[in-house]
Amino acid sequence: MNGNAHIKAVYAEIRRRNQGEVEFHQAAAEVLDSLGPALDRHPEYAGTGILERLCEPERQLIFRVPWVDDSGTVRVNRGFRVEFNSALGPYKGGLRFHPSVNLGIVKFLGFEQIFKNALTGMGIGGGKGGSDFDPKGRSDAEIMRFCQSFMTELYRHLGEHTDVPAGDIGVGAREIGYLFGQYKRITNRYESGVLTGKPVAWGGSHVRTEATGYGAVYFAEAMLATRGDGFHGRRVVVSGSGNVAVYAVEKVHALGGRVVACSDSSGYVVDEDGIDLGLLKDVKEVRGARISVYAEAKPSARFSARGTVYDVPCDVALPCATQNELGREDAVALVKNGVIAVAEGANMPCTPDAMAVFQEAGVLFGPGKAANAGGVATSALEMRQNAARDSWTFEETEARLASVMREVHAECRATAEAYGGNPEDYVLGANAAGFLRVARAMTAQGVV
Ligand code: NDP
Ligand code: 2IT
Repeated sequence: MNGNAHIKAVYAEIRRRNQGEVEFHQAAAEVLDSLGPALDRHPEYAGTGILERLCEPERQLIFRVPWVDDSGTVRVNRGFRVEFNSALGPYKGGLRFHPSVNLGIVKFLGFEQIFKNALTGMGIGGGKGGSDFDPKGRSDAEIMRFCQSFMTELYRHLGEHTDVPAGDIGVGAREIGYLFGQYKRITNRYESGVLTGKPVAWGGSHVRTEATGYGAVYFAEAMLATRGDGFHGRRVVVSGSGNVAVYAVEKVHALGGRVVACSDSSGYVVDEDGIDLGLLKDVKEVRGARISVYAEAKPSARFSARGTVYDVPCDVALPCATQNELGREDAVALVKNGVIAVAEGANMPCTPDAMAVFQEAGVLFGPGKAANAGGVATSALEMRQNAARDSWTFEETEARLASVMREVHAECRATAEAYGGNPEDYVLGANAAGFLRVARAMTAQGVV
């Protein structure tokens, strides 16, 4: 842990008070590590307990989620919502349904979300939630009953001015539909802005589905442009094959790049002809199959269950699956193979060791808080449309997303330069810029 004695003491207290929550410790360390220069430059934040208050969630909810499976067996999962910080607006952040979900993971995600949301400049606070429910292999009716039970507890904590969830791993438009239906039934209110990621047909925003993947590619494009480069003719590797990954592939291809590999939790596929997006969507979104099915259907592709997708040589890597999926060895392999840019579509996919390898090698590195902010930014655009009872076209919404990503990129660079001297230190830039916006609001609002 770098930084002054105050920062070190705050980090020690995080570890003492949140024992065993290793992902939360990791996310907090990364942010705190960046804040020395900002705190030195702004003595007005000393003595207001800013760091101590930022690192303690405003509210943490843990609840039982009982439901009945198709065979009549009662199942019990655990639900979470961590309402981390509301200085800039209502709590905002996704829900994750995955068997690995625990309080530490929800807290790391909620903590990241505070700074990410601040960077978008769109008046949203930070929160995150989810459950250790595993949707894999569950019928549609089981998913619906689970979502209804989850919302039967969570509804009392939500509201368009209070807390606005959306999707994340394992939660897409179908789940948002079931969650919204139950919220509406319990509250007797058609409160469109209480959830984002709704289908376009009943209150959703164009581009929300594509936004995180598109946004990560826009961010990488902006980084490349600073070196007079771009995606055209570049080999790209994307990890994952879910919502973020699929639309990252789509945008890379639209910009003239070629995605040669992608993955899921069972392994990865390499397709030197370039990933066929129609086939990928059919395999993952329609059939819900394993990624090996892609290789079975395409002669130019091969599947590997061993090694990682980062063994495939590329110019640009876009990790879009999950936390800590890209470790030191992966980073070393990428650098050896000549990678020039890495942008995190997922939340915290690179370990601290891997980030250090990229930074030492001079690789352009876009941290998730900045690079994947397009998803939540478009959620905020959905909230605006809901509040105005309006609906914008795909083109208009995408233009706004592109402009937010350009602004986030510029803000990270400018802050990195002002506080550390190196405009390419996007990690410092994202953390310090997000922090300063939240700290200003928290100070103005007093000790609450
Ligand atoms: P999806 O559920 O749509 O897809 C997740 C993908 O990641 C799947 O291919 C999945 O493979 C893979 N994956 C998940 N867990 C693991 C694991 N433990 N090991 C290996 N692979 C894994 O989720 P999203 O695409 O929405 O989310 C991906 C990442 O992006 C997450 O980190 C999320 O927090 C982040 N994010 C998402 C946003 C959004 O708007 N959806 C916004 C900003 C960030 P498999 O199917 O085999 O499990
Ligand atoms: O990690 C994220 O930013 C998300 N899962 C999206 C959150 C949102 O509210 O759209």
